[in-house]
Amino acid sequence: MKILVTGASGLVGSALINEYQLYSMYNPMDEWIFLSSKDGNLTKEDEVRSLFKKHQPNIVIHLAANVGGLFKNMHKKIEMYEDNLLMNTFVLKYARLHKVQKIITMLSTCIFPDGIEPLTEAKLHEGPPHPSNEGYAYAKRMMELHGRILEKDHGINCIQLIPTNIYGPYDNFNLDDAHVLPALIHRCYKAKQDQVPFIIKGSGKPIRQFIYNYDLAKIILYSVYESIPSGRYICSPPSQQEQTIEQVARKVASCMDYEQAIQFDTSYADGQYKKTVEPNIAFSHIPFTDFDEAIKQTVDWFIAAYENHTARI
Ligand code: GFB
Repeated sequence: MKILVTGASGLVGSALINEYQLYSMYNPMDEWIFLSSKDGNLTKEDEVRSLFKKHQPNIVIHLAANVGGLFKNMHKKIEMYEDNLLMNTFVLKYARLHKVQKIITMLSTCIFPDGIEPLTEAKLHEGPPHPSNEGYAYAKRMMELHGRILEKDHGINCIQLIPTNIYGPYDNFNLDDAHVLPALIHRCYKAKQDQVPFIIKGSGKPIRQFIYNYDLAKIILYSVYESIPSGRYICSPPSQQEQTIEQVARKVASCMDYEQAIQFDTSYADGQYKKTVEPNIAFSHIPFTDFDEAIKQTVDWFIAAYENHTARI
């Protein structure tokens, strides 16, 4: 098989590169093609056309996306909408034209309707997403529709994964655009260095579920090598493992041995209060890494990468 991965240098793609040869069903005869933005701009149709012409894949794992945390989504809404809509449309169009057997896409629990409980795969379109990320959310919802049409009318096995907030090594740790966990890790590191209070944006009360990028990589590999029906699949630890932003900040501080004051700057938005989901049983056999252990691994990775100037900041 020829397996094409877009967004391979990102948070999930990098974990997949570290994991794919370790997977029990890995077949060394398969050809894995890992593409990053250096290989082509996926918002440009002619570049997508030539990538598919060159690589002729059988399976596409589409991880490329313009992603970011709450504040990037609020302040760069048009890029989040246009870039993701264009990338998703062109990649799924050329996957169709090249008659691939299987497509694996990455949605997110933030695209679900805001304020609905419990959130299940079937409720994806039952109301507007939270206004803070509507650009990103509707672009991803259109990919979900695109994938469903490819399933029903073009017989392509389309597996659409819906992870909760993803974190881990190789993330974007930029203080403004990053998701909450990498942003807190970077900010706590600097607060310790500069001997200043560790500032948390917002009230710290919102609640989130987090999935480690390495665990998600295992779910993707299972989806590549096992035959699972087309559909949407929530990927998350159970809801009992939900954390408040304050609890996450305190875990980061203890991993950094940061003992000074933690302060909350409520002039910043809290965004969506919660988006509670339960994991899809299709992947219940894949264990989740202990959250505290995974945060420690991510903090240690960040410190090493920061000090050798390879962290995305
Ligand atoms: O991961 P995050 O940025 O996005 O988390 P969402 C936001 C929550 O963390 C808010 C608080 O309640 C923020 O107030 N927070 C505290 C911070 N300090 C910080 C900080 O320094 N940076 C950030 N970013 N947040 C995202 C969607 O929603 O979920 C994306 O916007 C994406 O599109 C992602 O899908 C999975 O969880 O609110």
